[in-house]
Amino acid sequence: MSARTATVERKTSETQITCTLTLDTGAGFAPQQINVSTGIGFLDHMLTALAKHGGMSLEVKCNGDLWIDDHHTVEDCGLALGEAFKKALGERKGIKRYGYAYAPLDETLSRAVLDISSRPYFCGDLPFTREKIGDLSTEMISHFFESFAQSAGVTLHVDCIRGVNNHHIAEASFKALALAIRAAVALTGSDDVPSTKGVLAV
Ligand SMILES: [Mn+2]
Repeated sequence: MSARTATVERKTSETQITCTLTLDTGAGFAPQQINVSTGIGFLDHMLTALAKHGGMSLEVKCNGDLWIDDHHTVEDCGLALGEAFKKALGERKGIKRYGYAYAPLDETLSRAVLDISSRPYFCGDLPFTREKIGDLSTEMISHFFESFAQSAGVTLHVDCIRGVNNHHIAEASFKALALAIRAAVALTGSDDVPSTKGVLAV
């Protein structure tokens, strides 16, 4: 089987993004490669962690209007990543579909629950106490998850159950999502679409 992969180009007057996502790496597939450059250092750190712990290869290059603020860049990177995820999954046959994971980072514990459902929805609670982490606005982190869920066509819940350090809250949440993705995209070995409707891709 060839690796599930997709490239998305997204160009607007606000951002120009190229995103290549590969769900299958290592053990029979090409080794994992991660190269993320969004212009926002902390977002690069989060997307790198997402790919790394999700067992995915990821290349993101974004030129965004950061002279305005970080909003368009973060939102559009979430949309592009979600679109690449959706495209890479194709017909959503033979996947586990559901995935959930907990990720601790010192005092912080986050949980992500994912349903590759074609029902785009995001819900979550991330108790940030700072406005920014590096150059990333903390309010944009849940907005990133929301944008990803919308364009990927997935239902996603990400909650920080306990946490004090804002860098830890963000990082544990992205790592929990990474592990949940890894579980949900795992192949069952059957050709079945895991839905009583018989169809998951819309
Ligand atoms: Mn870190």
